[in-house]
Amino acid sequence: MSILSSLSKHFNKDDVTLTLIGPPNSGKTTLIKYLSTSKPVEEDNLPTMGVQIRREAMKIDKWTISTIDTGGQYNFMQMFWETAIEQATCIIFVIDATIRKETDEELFNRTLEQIDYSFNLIPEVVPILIALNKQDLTEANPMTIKEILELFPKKHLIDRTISFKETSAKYGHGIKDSILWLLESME
Ligand SMILES: Nc1nc2c(ncn2[C@@H]2O[C@H](COP(=O)(O)OP(=O)(O)O)[C@@H](O)[C@H]2O)c(=O)[nH]1
Ligand SMILES: [Mg+2]
Repeated sequence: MSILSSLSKHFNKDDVTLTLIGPPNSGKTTLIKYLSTSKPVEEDNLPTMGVQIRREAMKIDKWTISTIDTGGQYNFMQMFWETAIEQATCIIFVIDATIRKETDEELFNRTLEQIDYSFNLIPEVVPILIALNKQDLTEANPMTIKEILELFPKKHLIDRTISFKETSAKYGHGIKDSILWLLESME
């Protein structure tokens, strides 16, 4: 039984559309794979190349899970998020927590830009979970919730249902809790 069906049966939710957004390489596809198998995702996915768009919408139990992957150009990618966000009943924004402001300032700032861009599109009633992913890469010193809260734009925390979780999409750490929080928030 998948995590989604084991948790969903305690809730009256038939029509959940979870949209996964976040920078390329943050772990969105890996998270979908973990949700469908509940097993560690060992194999590496094929990276999305160029400006190719790969729209993935899949059904897992009663859930529709969608994410739009685009390689390369950030602005181009953002255009396609709008549709995915419109359809969402809940959202996970996946961040690669090993990308730190001190060491990867440019990439870190791009993540913040994408948070800005997408939060302006997400209705206040839609719960958002920020997954601080890749926590298993301890040697890369992934950001903690406390650290991201210091850098996260305060304006996006007001009037929203939002939560931060430390996750590993690859091994499943924090994933069940994340789904549970989303289900409780949609009730
Ligand atoms: N160690 C580790 N690697 C991860 C994790 N999540 C994703 N990855 C790896 O990061 C790379 C990009 O992941 P992917 O899911 O394709 O990212 P996407 O572009 O957001 O869909 C792949 O090599 C994954 O195996 C994680 O939680 N831990
Ligand atoms: Mg992907």
